[in-house]
Amino acid sequence: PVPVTVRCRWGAAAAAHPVAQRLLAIRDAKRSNLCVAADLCDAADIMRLCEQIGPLICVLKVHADTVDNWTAETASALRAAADRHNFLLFEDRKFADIGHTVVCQASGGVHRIVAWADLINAHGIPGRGVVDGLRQACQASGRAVGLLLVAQMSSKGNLIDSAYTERCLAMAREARDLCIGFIAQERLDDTGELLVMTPGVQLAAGGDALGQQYNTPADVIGCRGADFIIVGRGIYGATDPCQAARAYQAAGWAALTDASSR
Ligand code: 6AU
Repeated sequence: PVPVTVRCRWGAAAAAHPVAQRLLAIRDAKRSNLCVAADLCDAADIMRLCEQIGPLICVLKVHADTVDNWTAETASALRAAADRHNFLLFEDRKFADIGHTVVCQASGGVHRIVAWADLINAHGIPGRGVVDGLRQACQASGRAVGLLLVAQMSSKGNLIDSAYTERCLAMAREARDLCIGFIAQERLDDTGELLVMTPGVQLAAGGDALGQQYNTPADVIGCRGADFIIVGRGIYGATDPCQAARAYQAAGWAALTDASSR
């Protein structure tokens, strides 16, 4: 069969950044556009989840600052699991400060994010300084790291409007050496070169008690043009996370191949 990357504008092969290329290669090799949000508080629980679902995912997303017992060993163990199971590591720190501060947040502190993460994200609100600071931190790390700008959010009543999203798109286009796409609820760039990862996904639409809003994989990929789905509680909160991950992988992949053959 013709690889999805060749046939479709969803995540076009033109994506030039090495991390985008790796991400698309993993997606096609594993037939998975599933990113799992491993929002668990205990490092051992995250590692257990990794081993269960590693073969089914293309990205594992963590919030290192919510892990009670995070140490440098947690980062090494995650890195080893990512390399063994062939998935990328995404630290969802949502940087949102002046350039000088984000350099320290990305490279220092307890978490030393750019020493192990393949993907990071940031809000565009501070202006281009946030991107310049993250570029400096990534360059100093000597590792290839891809940035996703949070151009839209899934939460009810969030303050992002279409003008802000447009400006995030412009920021990303000016920073193609670092920025590989967006956290967003729909495709923003129709060249397909800037990828879209969409959170707020479950197999049934709905929400939680604190404003999270869920759409289905078919909706976010098939109707809105996302490339990747980000699923947290739908998987780690399931009785059988492995079976749930299989269901999301199948639904995400079916939606992508369906959309790209249209
Ligand atoms: O599936 P859930 O609701 O359990 O988890 C969704 C995950 C969480 C959020 O911190 C994150 O996705 N997220 C983000 C990201 C990835 O940046 C943005 C957003 O708008 N909504 C959202 O839920 O780890």
